[in-house]
Amino acid sequence: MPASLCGTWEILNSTNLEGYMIALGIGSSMRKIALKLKQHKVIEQVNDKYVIKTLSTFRNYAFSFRVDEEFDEHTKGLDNRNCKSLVTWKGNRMVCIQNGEKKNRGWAHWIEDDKLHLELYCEGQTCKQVFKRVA
Ligand code: YOG
Repeated sequence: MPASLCGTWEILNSTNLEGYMIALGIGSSMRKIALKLKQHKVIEQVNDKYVIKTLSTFRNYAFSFRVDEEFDEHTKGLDNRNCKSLVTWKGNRMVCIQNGEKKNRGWAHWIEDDKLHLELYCEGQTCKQVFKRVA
């Protein structure tokens, strides 16, 4: 049973968010804004339904899903694409494949040293983020 991802998390560090955003086709002015934001993650689970919220002072992004059940994801406010997404557990990692126009796209969350880790990847670019628990 993997450690619970649930809680409220504040970003500690981020690498290659710029490369990930370029891979998503985000324009330079939006990338400048995004790089300055302090992101929070709120992860909640009710029965078999998860909600993941990415919060910032500029914009929020949230969606809900069930593990092992494909769903339609619209990345509203991010790159505004439609994906067929699927979240599964791979060992202690919650992994999501986002099938759509962008190749080799997805993310993985896991707990390591009481921190929440996130890898976001798209077309050969990987952004790595670490969050500390705040609630
Ligand atoms: O997380 O998909 O937890 O969805 C990563 C930056 C910035 C403006 C945020 C908004 C994506 C737009 C989503 C930032 C950069 C810049 C706050 C990460 C794209 C566009 C919303 C993400 C997964 C896993 C859950």
